[in-house]
Amino acid sequence: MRRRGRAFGLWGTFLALLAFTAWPTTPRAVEEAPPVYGYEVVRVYPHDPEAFTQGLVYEGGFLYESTGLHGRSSLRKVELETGRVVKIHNLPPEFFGEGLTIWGDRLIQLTWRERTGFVYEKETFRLLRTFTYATEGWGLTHDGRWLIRSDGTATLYFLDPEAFREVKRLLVHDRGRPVWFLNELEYVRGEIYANVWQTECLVRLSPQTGRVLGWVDLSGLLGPEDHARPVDVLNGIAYDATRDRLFVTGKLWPKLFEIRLRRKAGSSGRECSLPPLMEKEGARHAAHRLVDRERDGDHLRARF
Ligand SMILES: [Ca+2]
Repeated sequence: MRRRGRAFGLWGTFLALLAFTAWPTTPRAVEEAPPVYGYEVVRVYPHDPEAFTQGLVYEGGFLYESTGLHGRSSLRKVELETGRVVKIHNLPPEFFGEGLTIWGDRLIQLTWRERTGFVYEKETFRLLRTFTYATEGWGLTHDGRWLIRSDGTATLYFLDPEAFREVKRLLVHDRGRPVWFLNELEYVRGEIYANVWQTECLVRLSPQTGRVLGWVDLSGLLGPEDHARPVDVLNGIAYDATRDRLFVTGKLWPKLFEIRLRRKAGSSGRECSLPPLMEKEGARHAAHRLVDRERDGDHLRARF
């Protein structure tokens, strides 16, 4: 009996590990392709072209924005209509600002490799406390109960908003494949919207299952006139729940767009669809190589 009990224990541990990692091992060929959405522009607002946008949220006529790059990172309160920065807090130069969310009367801001979170009083930007986390900090949002953090992989991390302890993980997947490079996040009407880094695509995903519910193709937002200065990738989603308005922008973009999503009729999703299939370790290494090359603040700072 002892032997059997031990064997069951090991098997149970194995099953628990499988459940914890929740890695889809077999592509489900029967899963239908999720719908693909395009957009229409409702309004265009000015955006600071020197803001390397890494976190974006909306409340009461203002955007709250976290910007990145070492030596240029900040927390901002920005008037939507004018793009005017009405309050700013510059981070110490060793911190690279990342995801941002509003939790009650607080603002919570992540940093990239420093793995340090800052909690501020929303009204004054007074720093209340810091916390740490185990992987890189990319995007941040919340579902009303948990904070939800991305780290550039296909995994989202749910955190207790008071103690900042991890409570669960969610693997984001589409037809059996993990969706890598999840970046800025926004919780919108029961779904999570995520920028897919280095693309002009968002995914809409289920916070319960991690399954992709739709792809959003945002190509063509910027026109040729917007490339007079260097612009970086699409990043930054904010939602006005009161008036059901969706805002998007990008790193160093001169404009912020209010958009309305439109389902593409008969689209095969060529522009925004499945990412290439990557083995888990290969993807991890690929991610870090890309991060090293593209997100290093030094070469970007040289532009200014
Ligand atoms: Ca956001």
